Amino acid sequence: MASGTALVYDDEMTSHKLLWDDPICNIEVPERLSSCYELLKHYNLVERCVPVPVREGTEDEIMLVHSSDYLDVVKSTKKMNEAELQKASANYDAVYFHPSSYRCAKLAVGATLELVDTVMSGRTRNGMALVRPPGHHSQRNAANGFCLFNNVAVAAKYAQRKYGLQRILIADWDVHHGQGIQYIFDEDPSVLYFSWHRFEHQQFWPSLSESNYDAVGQGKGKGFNINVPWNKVGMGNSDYLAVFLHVLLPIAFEFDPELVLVSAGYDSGIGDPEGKMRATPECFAHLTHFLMHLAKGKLCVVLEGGYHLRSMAESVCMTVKTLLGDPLPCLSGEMVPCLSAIESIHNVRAAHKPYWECLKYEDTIPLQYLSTRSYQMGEAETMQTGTPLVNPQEAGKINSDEAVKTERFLELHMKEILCLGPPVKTAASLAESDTHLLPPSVQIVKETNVKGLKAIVSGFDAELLKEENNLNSLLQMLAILDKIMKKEVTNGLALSSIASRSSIVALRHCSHSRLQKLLCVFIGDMDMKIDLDDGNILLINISAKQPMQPNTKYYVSLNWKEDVERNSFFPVVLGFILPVAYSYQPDLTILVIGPNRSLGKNEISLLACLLQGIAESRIFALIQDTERELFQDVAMVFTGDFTPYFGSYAPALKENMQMLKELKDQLEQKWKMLQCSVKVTLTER
Ligand code: X5A
Ligand code: ZN
Repeated sequence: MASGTALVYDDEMTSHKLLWDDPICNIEVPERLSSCYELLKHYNLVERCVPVPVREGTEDEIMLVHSSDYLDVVKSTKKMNEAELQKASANYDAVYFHPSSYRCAKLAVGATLELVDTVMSGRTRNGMALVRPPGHHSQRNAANGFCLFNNVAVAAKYAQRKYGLQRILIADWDVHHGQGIQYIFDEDPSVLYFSWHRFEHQQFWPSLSESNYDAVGQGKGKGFNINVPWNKVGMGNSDYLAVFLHVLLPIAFEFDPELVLVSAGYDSGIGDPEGKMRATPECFAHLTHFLMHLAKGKLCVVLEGGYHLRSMAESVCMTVKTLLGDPLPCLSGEMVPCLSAIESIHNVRAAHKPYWECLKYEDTIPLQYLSTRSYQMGEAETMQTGTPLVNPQEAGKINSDEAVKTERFLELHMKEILCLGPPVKTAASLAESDTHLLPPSVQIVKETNVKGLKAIVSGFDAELLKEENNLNSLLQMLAILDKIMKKEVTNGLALSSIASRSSIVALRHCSHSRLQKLLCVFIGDMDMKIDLDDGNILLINISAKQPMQPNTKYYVSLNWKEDVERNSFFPVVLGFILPVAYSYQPDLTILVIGPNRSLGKNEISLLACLLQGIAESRIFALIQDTERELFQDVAMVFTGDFTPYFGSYAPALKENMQMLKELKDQLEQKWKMLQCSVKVTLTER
């Protein structure tokens, strides 16, 4: 299995710059690239990556996407004087040329292709290319929005040709719509293009009707273009998370790509003057983490926009740290998506319902009425405020005050969230004879001196504890939990012959510690009741048996019938478990695999992978000792040595989907990240 993270960078790409005054283009500066690289060095991330030299993309490679006429136009700019450059630039919307632009644009393409080669050949698992000029707005015959050649689109065509790929996902988290990529692959079902973008009912640049949610692709490509329009500024972590969980990821897992390319613009981050959104740097760690679980981890992240230097650099560092496998900081802020975001999500899901199995059971219709109404309201608002009554200099000052504020915020914020991962990632306990099941990097825990054990197990299963094996494995489990809580290790796992009973001891032990909130995901039949009223523990039980207790906010039972297809659980992980987990924001996750699991191995691996996104990646798995293979899989997942292939999504049993729907309805007011549709009541109409 491939390991390591590639970093493709060359400071020659800083030579492309604006030579004259242009209030639109003056934000696309060389420092964008150098400041990212400097901060990567500062965090010692450069030395942890595999350096990959850049090269020029060849003319043939560029012509995989662009016409030779257009190529000639860009080529011709290298010999131009300033007046000619300015004239050539004026032929396009929001573009500037410099004598070195052609060279840099070719390097940007080549850097992206080198990244694809490193990942596709297995020299590294994933990687990032820091490039300028960006690419996603450029089109077959046109430069646009600071973009000369469409780096990511060329990379997709190149990967198809060279490696015979059938399915590529392009996830575009830049705050602008990559209309260039959309046009290039509009009729192509082999490339799934996803973009969210500031839209404001088509008032925001590039103001195209085809940026809206109803542009789903054309001809054979219908369903393979996903647009999420943001109709308000100020979207933040929970809005981005909601779109990933409820739109991109379910469709992406169903699509089952062989390679994921990211058009990674950081103008969707906090402080950016273009985007005016609020996502903080760690949000990009989470977005990256999600995408790392598709395509067996083959993920190529390619820089697009990003105009607040500090915000972009911090977010790039978060992205690279995550690619390297470091624990994730908690996503900060209240996990509640805003109404406008939910409305957009609702509309995209409705528009894509005909094309994707995972959306089949939605009874969504696009919110024509609501959208139209808020569109008119939006229009009225802009009319009233009209053109801002400040002169450009004042406006500049306001912007820079804003930028300085963000700078100060980030200074503090990064100190708060940056957690150095412990030197050892994973600890485990199991019998001596079984240690060969584990990768060598796992720390085997044998200690059995645990403080306060008497209190935890007092009056509890005294019979079971008389057996020495049980007592020892219990003690070792508690020792691992202590290590996780003391941050000596990030995660851990243990086999137990009495997983269900042991899990109660684990929960008690942790809730007696200084940890505030515990999430327990229990797969299989639970043979005990627990009292969960105080909110310190949230228990989600997935079992084929009817629940013993009614559902409450903190006890959720998912009555999931075993499904012969065994790959139908993806929408539950993405659309239910993770939204609840992210809403709860636990300090530690305990995953129990008890007797009679009604989930398949793939489904449990997926859960183990994605639950690492919460609780600063602190997770403990307790596994019934009859499940050795699963134990091995989870160990590989936890050490990060291995990104499993989860198989492709199979439709779920109707009764399971029905149960899920009822559960979501029942809980979406309590766990707000569950919301993905707007209930249109009669009065609202
Ligand atoms: C790559 C990128 C933005 C162009 C904005 C023009 N382009 N107003 O972020
Ligand atoms: Zn952008």
